[in-house]
Amino acid sequence: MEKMGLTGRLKRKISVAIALLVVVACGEESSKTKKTVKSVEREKAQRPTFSADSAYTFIKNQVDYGPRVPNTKEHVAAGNYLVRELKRFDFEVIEQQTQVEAFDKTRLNIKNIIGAYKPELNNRVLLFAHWDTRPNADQDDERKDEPILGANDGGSGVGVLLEIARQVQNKRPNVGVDIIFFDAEDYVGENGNSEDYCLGSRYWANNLHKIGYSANFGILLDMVGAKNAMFTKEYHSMNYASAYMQHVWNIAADLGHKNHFNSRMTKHVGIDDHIPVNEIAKIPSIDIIQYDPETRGFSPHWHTHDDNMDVIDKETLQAVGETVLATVLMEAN
Ligand code: AHN
Ligand code: ZN
Repeated sequence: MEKMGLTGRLKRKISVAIALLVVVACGEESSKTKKTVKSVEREKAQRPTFSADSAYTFIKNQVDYGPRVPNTKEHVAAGNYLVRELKRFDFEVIEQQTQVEAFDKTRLNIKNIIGAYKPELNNRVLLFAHWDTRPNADQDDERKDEPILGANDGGSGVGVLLEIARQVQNKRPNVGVDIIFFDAEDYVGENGNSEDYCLGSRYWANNLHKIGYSANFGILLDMVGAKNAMFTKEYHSMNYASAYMQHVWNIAADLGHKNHFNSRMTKHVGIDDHIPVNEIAKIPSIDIIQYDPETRGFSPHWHTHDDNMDVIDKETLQAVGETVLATVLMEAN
């Protein structure tokens, strides 16, 4: 079910616009009033401070642990690193640990990492990304059964969100922010089914870390670090949360990032962590995910051994980081 309602300041701005439209409809001087309507419809986003250098380092630090595949020591070590970083930025951290059954019946020891800024506020935004990496390179021609480093697929979303956490700590906006790093998104075999994906987010949506937890809306970052990455309007996001998607794309345009945030709608995501968040947790959520409508693929390095630090581009990190952080700051009272 799609929730169309927008929250906080955006909702108020729209009410003002509607009120003025009523004035236009009833009044005489429509042309003059119409001009006013346009100028109050939405506030232009301010460019926030966001360091792509810092986001890049957060990605490299993860990749330096090696592939982050559940049931490996590298996965445990990288998970502990992410917890330490969120705590360093004064986020209250809950480590949601459990076991889930994978496609091949393996019991996976997984950990969703949940960081909360101003947990006492009801006015909240949820940001999320998966932190595990794929156990195979099924799209590669070589070493298909070896795990990938996942600099972009896994590392990039987390890196951008850690930098957002650091900036939130600096700015101390009056809005609640939850950052969740979901586990076991990508623990899937070759040609896996959609049910095999997103085990961590599905577990969280069925076992919320706090009774009655909710947020105004959610934003998933998946594969947001590659050079010239294009983010199209992903079909499921449009289905569940089109108003929020438009809102975020407008903010990206305000900040000059239309080259990355493309207005085409594409149906290219089988499943991703925003699906359980929308369907089970009922929080309207969008997925910012790379897709190339020309090649009809996520990216050439997707699920290959080329998904390493060489594909990470700071200009893309800057565009995504500024856009998502500006969206968060606009929710502050
Ligand atoms: C598919 O829809 C096949 N993949 C999107 C989910 C994903 C995998 N994101 C990263 N890896
Ligand atoms: Zn993947």
